[in-house]
Amino acid sequence: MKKTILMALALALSATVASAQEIQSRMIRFGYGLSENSNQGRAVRFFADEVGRLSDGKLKVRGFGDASLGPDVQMQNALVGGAQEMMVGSTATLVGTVKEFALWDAPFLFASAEEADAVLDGPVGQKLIDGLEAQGLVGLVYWENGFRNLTNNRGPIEKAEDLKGVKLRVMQNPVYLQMFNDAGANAVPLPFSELFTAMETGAVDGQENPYTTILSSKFFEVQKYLTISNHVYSPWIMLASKKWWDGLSADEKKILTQAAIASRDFERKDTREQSQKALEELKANGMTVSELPEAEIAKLREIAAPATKAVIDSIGQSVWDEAQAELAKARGN
Ligand code: TK8
Repeated sequence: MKKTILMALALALSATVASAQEIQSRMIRFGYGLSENSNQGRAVRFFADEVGRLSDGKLKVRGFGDASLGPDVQMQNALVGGAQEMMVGSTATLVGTVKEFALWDAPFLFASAEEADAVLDGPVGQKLIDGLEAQGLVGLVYWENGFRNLTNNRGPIEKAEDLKGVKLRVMQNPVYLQMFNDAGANAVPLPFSELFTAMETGAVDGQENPYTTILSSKFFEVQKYLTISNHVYSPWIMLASKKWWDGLSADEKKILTQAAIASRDFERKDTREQSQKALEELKANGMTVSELPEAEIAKLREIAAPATKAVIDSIGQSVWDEAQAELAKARGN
């Protein structure tokens, strides 16, 4: 009898120890490109708090903003090598790793954030994420960067033609190079972390990003004109190092996945709430805002057709068709 109780005790004890061991004390370095005072920074803090809460403080996410661990591409490489655990950055800069990621930056692909959510969180979005594993990365969730708009210093861009001769910084992704060069601009690929200085020194005339980023990165200090073009909806993606991830317990993975999903919902809501306010603040900070009229958007779409064709060639017709079918479903067609 006594022996049985002891055995039961021992069993209970080992069960407690085992479950305690499912979550180890870990420091997770989480890098991102924007400032702490941005939608990215707020959502990284939300994720860190959520992970802390779900793990009783054992998993500690430490955010590193302002590209202090390096720009997007450099962080991706650090994740692959296992030198950094996590990051969030643009899907655009993943095209060198998994070419299908070119899908998201196809010009004028989405007409609304809701359409983007449906396709990103649907089977096509998941398929692209699945493709990352073979390259040493684990994709968790998509966040909203947002619809991209043009800023520059040369003069107001009020029609597609006004892009001619503008030295425009673009992300390191061929679709932007082709689209803006076809519009007559001089597109210069640069990491985001070098952009402010490039505009300040006049190395480039302008750039394109969502209102929230233009505000949080203080681009209004070095840019005069803003043009509402909404030419691309660009997502961010939360990534983990596969080398590191594979060493986590099932419980740890579950906590990180759950917190990632919660952070996605928080981030999208926050970004959408802040977007129009950011535009107003940019005006209040002296930016001259013009909106490309429908007819000029139509011209830009036409100019972007070969760039879109190049995206389809690179990702393959079947992925493109799948995305279009998902889109049609989201549009209720
Ligand atoms: C931040 C970038 C940024 C992107 C860009 O690291 O590079 O213009 O829009 O959000 O990923």
